Amino acid sequence: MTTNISDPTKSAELLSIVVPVFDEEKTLAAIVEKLLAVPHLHEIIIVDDCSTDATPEIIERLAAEHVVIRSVRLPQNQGKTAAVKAGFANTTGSIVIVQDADLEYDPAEIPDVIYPIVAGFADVAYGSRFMVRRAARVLYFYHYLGNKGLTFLSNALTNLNITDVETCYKAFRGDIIRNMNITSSGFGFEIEVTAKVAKLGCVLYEVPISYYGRTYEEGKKITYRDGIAAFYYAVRFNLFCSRKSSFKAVPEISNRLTPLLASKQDEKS
Ligand SMILES: Nc1nc2c(ncn2[C@@H]2O[C@H](COP(=O)(O)OP(=O)(O)O)[C@@H](O)[C@H]2O)c(=O)[nH]1
Ligand SMILES: [Mg+2]
Repeated sequence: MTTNISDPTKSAELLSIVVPVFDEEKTLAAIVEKLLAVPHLHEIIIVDDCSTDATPEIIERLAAEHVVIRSVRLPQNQGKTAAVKAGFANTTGSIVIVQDADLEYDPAEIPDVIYPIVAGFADVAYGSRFMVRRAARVLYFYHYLGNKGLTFLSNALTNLNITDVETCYKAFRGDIIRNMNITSSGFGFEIEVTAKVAKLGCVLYEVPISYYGRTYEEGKKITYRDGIAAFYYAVRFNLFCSRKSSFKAVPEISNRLTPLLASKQDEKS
């Protein structure tokens, strides 16, 4: 990997966290508090997708209290994909990860998720809820079926053996995600980005994570319509989209990646 990666020796510039938010007044402050404790944090970019509850005031307060927090507000509600896209454009870190604003994923596990990239053997790393690390809430069977079907179709088209394509924990080398053209809407990002990192030939790892899922009564927003759209996006972005059009400038991928942090042994010497 050679293009546009920030100086690997500067761990202070390591990790950018993008938080897409829509009406999450109940959980936003709690999730941000956990994110502030993540090692090697460089910045948190909170993207408010035109929330209608107290979310904007909470973001304003958090940004005033912590210099690492920056916020973007979209003029109208456009969906998670538009929010993460706006967030990515504002990042500068060597690694970029997405963190949903609910409490379904535990930021304490972010260091594990990004480890394959930090250590230099991956370009992209996903946290998988089907390789359970500590605990996974038992929830909707039809969501499970939808995710399995979608993961199956995405894998069949990318020839990558992923277990959880819809996971929120997706981490990328910064130059890869900043260079990607993202054109889907709604929740299409998960499928689109997977198709495009596959086209690029990225080295992708999965890491087990926990899942503290929430119900619709507790605020879950994704619907079966998003699931149907995702099947469409799998076909569109895998079969009708070229590698060249997937990126502003196609990032260079090398088989010999460089660790982004000095190992403990290097630090001692
Ligand atoms: N920006 C944006 N984010 C949304 C929207 N709907 C949901 N989200 C966010 O996307 C994340 C995931 O939403 P959720 O309903 O929990 O879906 P799931 O975790 O993928 O099943 C949460 O952080 C939501 O706040 C939306 O319309 N716009
Ligand atoms: Mg969620």
